[in-house]
Order: sequence, then C-alpha cells, then structure tokens
Amino acid sequence: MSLLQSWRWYGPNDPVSLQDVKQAGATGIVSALHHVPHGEVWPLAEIQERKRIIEAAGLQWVVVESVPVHEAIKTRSADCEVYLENYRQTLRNLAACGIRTVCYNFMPVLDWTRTNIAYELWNGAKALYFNWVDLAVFDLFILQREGAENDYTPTVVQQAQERYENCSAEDLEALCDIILMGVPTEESVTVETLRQSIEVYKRIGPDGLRSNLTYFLEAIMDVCEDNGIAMTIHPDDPPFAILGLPRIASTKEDLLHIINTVDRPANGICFCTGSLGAGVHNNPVDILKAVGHRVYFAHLRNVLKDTEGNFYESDHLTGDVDMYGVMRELIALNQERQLPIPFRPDHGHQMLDDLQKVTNPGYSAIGRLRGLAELRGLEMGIAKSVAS
Ligand code: DNO
Repeated sequence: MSLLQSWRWYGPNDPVSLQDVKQAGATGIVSALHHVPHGEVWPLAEIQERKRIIEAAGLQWVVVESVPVHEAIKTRSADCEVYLENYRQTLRNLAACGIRTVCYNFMPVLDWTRTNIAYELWNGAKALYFNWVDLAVFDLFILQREGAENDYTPTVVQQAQERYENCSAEDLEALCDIILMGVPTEESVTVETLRQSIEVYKRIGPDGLRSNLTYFLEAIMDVCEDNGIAMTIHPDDPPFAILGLPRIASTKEDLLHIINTVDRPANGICFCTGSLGAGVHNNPVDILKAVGHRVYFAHLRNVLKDTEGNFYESDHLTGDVDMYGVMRELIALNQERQLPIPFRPDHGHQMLDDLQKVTNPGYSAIGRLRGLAELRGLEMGIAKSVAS
C-alpha cells in the first residue's frame, strides 16, 4: 500500500482547480471551510456540499486542514466552553460525512510566519523566506514591542536599524502585510490585535499555553474516539519563539510531551518536515522515529538555512531535511497501518506560468506538481528497493 498522495485545495475559489489537482496526480484532497468564521460550528450541509464537489471531480476529501482553534480556547478565556462545544459539534458533523482526520495548530495569534513571499531563487522561481533582520524591523519599528531588542543579537538589531532607515513606507507596509498574513481568505490579524495578544500571552507563557492545549485535547478526545476522528497538531512554523509569543510545538520534546500528556490514540501529529526542519535544533528523521506512531498526516517540503538561522523553502528533495530518510520512515510506518497515511507536497515554488498568475503564497500549482512528482518517485524508489 502506497502513501496517500494528497493536495491542499482551498475550495471553489482556489485558482488551482480540482482538474489541475487530478493532472498533478493526487487522489486525496485536503480542504477546509475557510469562509466559516473561526470558532463557529461548520454546518453539516456545507460540509456535505464541499464533499460533493470534491467527489464529483473523482477525488476524495481525506483530511480537514484546519478546523481552527479559536483564540478563546488557546488563551482559555471566558467564552472558552462555548467554543469547545462548537469544536466538538464541528467534529461530529465532519465524522457524519466520513471525514476523520483533522489538522489544527496551537500557535498563538499568527499561523505560519515569513518575511518575504517572493524570494527569488537562482533559477527565477520564487519561494517563501524567513529573515531575522526583517522580522526585527517589524518587531522594533512597526510593532514597537517593549523589550524586543533583547530577543535579537546586537548585530541583528543594528542591521535592522540600518535596513529600517533605508525602507520606504511601501516596503514597511508590504513587510507588515506578509508577517500578519495567515491562511488566505481567513481573517487576518492587525498590528493592534497582535499587540494586545502579545500582552495576553505574556501572562499565559509556555506552561500556560501547554496546559490550555491539554485542556482542549481532553475536552474533545471523547468525541474523537466516539466518532473515529484523529486529531493532528501542526508544528510551530517557524519552530522557535518569535515576537515574544510562547511556542509549544517546536521540538521533539514538545511533540512527545503533547502525545504523552494526553495519551490517547486520537491525539496525533501532522508531521511537517518544513516547519520542524527550519530549526537547527531539529532532526526531522529522528523526530519521526520518536513520534511516528501518532503521525496520521504529513506535510513534505524542504528548507535551507544559513548560518544566521534565516531560511528559504528549497526544492522538495534538496535542503536541510533528509527527505530520503523521512520518506523511508514514513513508508515503514505506512506498512503497519490499515489506511494509508496521507501526505501532501507542502508549498511549492512559484515557477513557469505561475509567475504570471495571482497565486496563494506557497500554493501555486506547478511548484507543488513538481514537488509531488519528486516525492512520488522517491517513494516508489524506496518502496521497490526495500521490497527487493
Ligand atoms: C501553511 C500551513 C499552515 C497549516 C496550519 C495548520 O502553509 O502549513 O497554515 O495549515 O498551521 O493549522
């Protein structure tokens, strides 16, 4: 049994059509009802409709990415219980439609963070990029976070000062938009909300956030078990603290802590090689060996870091992540499963014709098609040589 080749599809407004997905060779769809405001129950009828569209194209909706966890749950604020009940109801509704693998994250306020979404590579393709000096420009001069300078090396602070002085108002606005950007078509955060959230999370801290995650998991596990749902937490992207916000899903120890604290099979992991691989402290193959029994979904992409810890998203097979090692491990895990583990080529370069199109950052068609093709070849090569 092969891994299940999947593809993230943002829904009917995605510039990449289901027909394109089929030509890329994926059979599983990873999708979500992005238009439903965070925290509200996903109506059964709307889930059914999305499923119908996907199946009409001859594909199968295999993973929900994501059912967002409302900030009230992450911060365990007054209306937390309301949102927990909504979450449970969404899970019941999904299960009623036969969709049983759910991805989520527990990153405070911001989802993934980059500083440049059009970093030009040597071959003219564009990639997503994270640079500490740009982050410091945002933190020190736009956000103006108290004590921010202590979170960077003196060299980065000085370079940020120089870069800031040479930035136009438009440059700053663009940087701000990129940092605050999350999932397309979902509500994005403003500088003001970010400031307020930073204060709230300062009081919560990593230990508080960890116990809020435990509380969330314990509140939904019975519903997951009754309905055959597997939850998969997405690692922090990038896997280190930024902007003074606590991080709790960045390392092997973090992930082990999560699965061992709420030690139930439904409490699983979305193994994202690119997120984990962006940290010098992480060895994705080693992490997969440690937590693989709870991995129910994988995001495969690569990153290349420089000596300062900046990184860009490199070709799927070349970069700091040993993709061969990861794939070998995934294939071994997959052999022990009843159902194949879905993976998707996570992000791709904006390249060829897509350079002329408006695309969702990281989610243009051709770069992912290339990534999927390479990963599929890697899988087949390993699987055949293991078998022979
Ligand atoms: C970015 C994605 C994330 C991911 C969420 C999961 O490209 O990997 O936005 O979907 O963090 O909740």
